[in-house]
Amino acid sequence: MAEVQDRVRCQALQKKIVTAEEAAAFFQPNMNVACSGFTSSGYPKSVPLALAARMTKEPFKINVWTGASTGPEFDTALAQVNGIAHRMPFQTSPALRERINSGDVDFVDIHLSEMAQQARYGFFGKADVALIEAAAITEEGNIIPTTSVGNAASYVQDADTVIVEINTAVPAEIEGLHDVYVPLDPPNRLPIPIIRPGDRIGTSFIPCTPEKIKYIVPGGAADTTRSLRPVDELSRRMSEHTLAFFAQEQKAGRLPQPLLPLQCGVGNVANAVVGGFVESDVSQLTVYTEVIQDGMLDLIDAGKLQMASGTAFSPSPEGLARFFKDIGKYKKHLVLRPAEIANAPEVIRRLGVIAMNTAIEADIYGAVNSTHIRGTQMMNGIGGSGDFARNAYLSIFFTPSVRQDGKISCIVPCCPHVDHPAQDVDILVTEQGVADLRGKSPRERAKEIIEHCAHPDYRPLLRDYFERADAATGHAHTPQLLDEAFTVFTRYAQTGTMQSAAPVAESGQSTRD
Ligand code: 0RQ
Repeated sequence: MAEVQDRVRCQALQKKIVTAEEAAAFFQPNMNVACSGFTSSGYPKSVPLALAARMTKEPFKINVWTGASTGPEFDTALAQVNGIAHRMPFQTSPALRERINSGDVDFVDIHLSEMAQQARYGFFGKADVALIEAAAITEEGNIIPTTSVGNAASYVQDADTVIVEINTAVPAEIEGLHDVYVPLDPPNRLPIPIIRPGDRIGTSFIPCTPEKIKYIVPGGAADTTRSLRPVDELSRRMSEHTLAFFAQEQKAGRLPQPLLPLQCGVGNVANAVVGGFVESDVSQLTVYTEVIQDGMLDLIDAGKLQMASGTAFSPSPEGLARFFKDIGKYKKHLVLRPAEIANAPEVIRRLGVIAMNTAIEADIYGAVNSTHIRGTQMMNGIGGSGDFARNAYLSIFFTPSVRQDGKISCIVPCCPHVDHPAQDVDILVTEQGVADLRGKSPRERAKEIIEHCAHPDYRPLLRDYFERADAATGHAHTPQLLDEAFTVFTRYAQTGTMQSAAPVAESGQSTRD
């Protein structure tokens, strides 16, 4: 308790320190609860756990807005008691995913750069309360964030009531890592004055007045982050292909040396690909990205990374412990910003960011599905991948050519759900090789992807599909065999009723069986 009191430097706020249960009693059904938290980092823990306990005795639901995903003490705890009605804009909790895919939770998948501004515009109604994890509160009542910034600054600005959880497991030295800048809204918005990835343009705290803060709750648990898989052979090969591609582009004068700022998406594959850079001869790297994973700490340690800008950490538990242990060293190379600045399309385009994201599957024309398994089941959400892919200097997508021991081809004839149209995908990389899609028509892209990225076991099937589609459509611009998919609509047009329609054939996932 003494440590919490030390971290609340505004004397007038000392009397607002309460238990998590007292703070949880404040929440009412259908409230819009706007929270800190981004990729299992910097999310409130004690209050959501106390709220979930209250909901087991007194069932009700709230609407939850965050920066991105949170840890098990939040999304999973509330999903287990069916306490979430509406959830935005990203999640990775298996329990919440189940609720989303069984219709218990209405999940809204939004480009992460847009969430804060759309909340400020009032598109989702007003935030009833902002629930924010903090490392400290300053003498003036301003909030020092912890391991993420996400949308916390906008939520504090917009909500009339703020509840702060002080997390004493986060070293107090984290202060100074953040750069908080909330843009004005149109028509008064100004250009974001970031010229280089490390530029600081805002404050080291989230501006707040003591009057807004209703409760302060002690918290002492570190983020529960997800373990990363050890780097496997497939990821190592994708990393090698990417490095060889960069070297080729530099030789051709299409990429400078040192490289343009990198963005790297979430997950095992993305982390492994960055890990491969450590052994390479690339140097003087800069990063303008959304999340900072273990691979980037490795690059700092190897002396290869000068500056990384993001909105959150997304490390493994070991990576988080490593960051906390040497926070002074890593702080010199890192800056955490609000998500709408880390992912700002205008800045990404101007800096010439090289975007690297992971696909669930890609089709032979280069469209990418990042979110929906079998076209219907939500995995995590589009996250920031669209913010970067659309605006990047070069947009690269990775996927293994096959998953589940080869039973599923990740190169498919037609994605059953598209997050990134072919126009937003320049380069596709699998462990098989690189498909360079720049300046190619759909029919040229199909040949490039099948021959360079598809698994050899699936190439004959995909070639056969392309040739049949090409012939059947009379060499159409984008040859597809859509007959099956359109059956249901044709019948509807003929009969005026859906009742006699046959089910739509399942598309998208090729299997060997
Ligand atoms: O399932 O977890 O049950 O084993 O998807 O797949 O291989 O662990 O790959 O961790 O890199 O995640 C696209 C989901 C990849 C991620 C995605 C199943 C697979 C496994 C995870 P299990 P891996 P990764 C900016 C960038 C969108 C957001 C984004 C993602 C699980 O990268 O969420 O890009 N991207 N943000 O078995 C059936 C397929 C499958 C499949 C994968 N074709 N069929 N299952 N899986 N492909 C950062 C932020 O936005 C925060």
